[in-house]
Amino acid sequence: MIVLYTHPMSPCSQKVRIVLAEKHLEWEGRFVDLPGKENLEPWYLALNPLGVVPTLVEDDKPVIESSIICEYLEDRYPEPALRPADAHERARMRFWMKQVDNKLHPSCGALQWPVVMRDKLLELPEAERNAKIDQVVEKPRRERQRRLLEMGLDAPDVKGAVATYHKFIVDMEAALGEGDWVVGDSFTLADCCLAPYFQTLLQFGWSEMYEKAHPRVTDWYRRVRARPSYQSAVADDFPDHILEELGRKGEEGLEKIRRHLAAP
Ligand SMILES: N[C@@H](CCC(=O)N[C@@H](CS)C(=O)NCC(=O)O)C(=O)O
Repeated sequence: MIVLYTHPMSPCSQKVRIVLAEKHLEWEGRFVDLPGKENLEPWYLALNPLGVVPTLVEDDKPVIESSIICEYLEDRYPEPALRPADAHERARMRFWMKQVDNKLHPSCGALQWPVVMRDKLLELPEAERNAKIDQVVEKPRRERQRRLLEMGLDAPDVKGAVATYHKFIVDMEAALGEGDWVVGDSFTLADCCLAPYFQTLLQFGWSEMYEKAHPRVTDWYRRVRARPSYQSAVADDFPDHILEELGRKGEEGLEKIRRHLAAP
């Protein structure tokens, strides 16, 4: 049995869940309370020393890092294939995945964390919440969370995050001129890894970031959402009442996002 340690708002977990669904694999979910920082408890660090979700466990062995988990699933369950046969296309697919991990993911964190994670930590006494942030394993993430905790969407990270999102959207618009999916004509791991970052925009009512001027990206995301994998892996966790609540939270940030888009 495959076990996945996950959280519904985690894009990294969503990408693994899309791959699991595309491959029609059975799995059991274990919810990790990220706002409560359960991911930093010793039992979880023993599975994932970086203290982040997702972690996949199969045959009692953990596999960590979402893109590595996606490739692991592809190696272990090759059908239906989510990697192109052609070596150059595979390289392009991996370049997208690497860019997502290195750039889009931290940018999504800078936009999403202040909106959905910050409030719970702010409820704690100052010393306690600072102690929780001090435990975050990786230094760049720890320092980012400290700034976002203090300043929310006014943190300096937010401007760069909006610019990174914009650059991805522009690059995707160009790539999608060559086919229906970001790497040619077949749906690949690159699409699985990009899609969840658009859920973040959708749920906060920030879709104008791509809808206004990027028709191919808009159509691509419509095609992604029409896939049963996206429905079960992502959309089902966002029923109307949750979307309404997230939309309300996102509304407060929309003006700040617009300002950064207008003055990059
Ligand atoms: N490079 C990691 C990043 C994982 C990651 O950042 N996970 C987030 C949720 S999407 C997390 O667990 N955050 C917990 C925290 O920051 O305390 C991966 O791709 O798996």
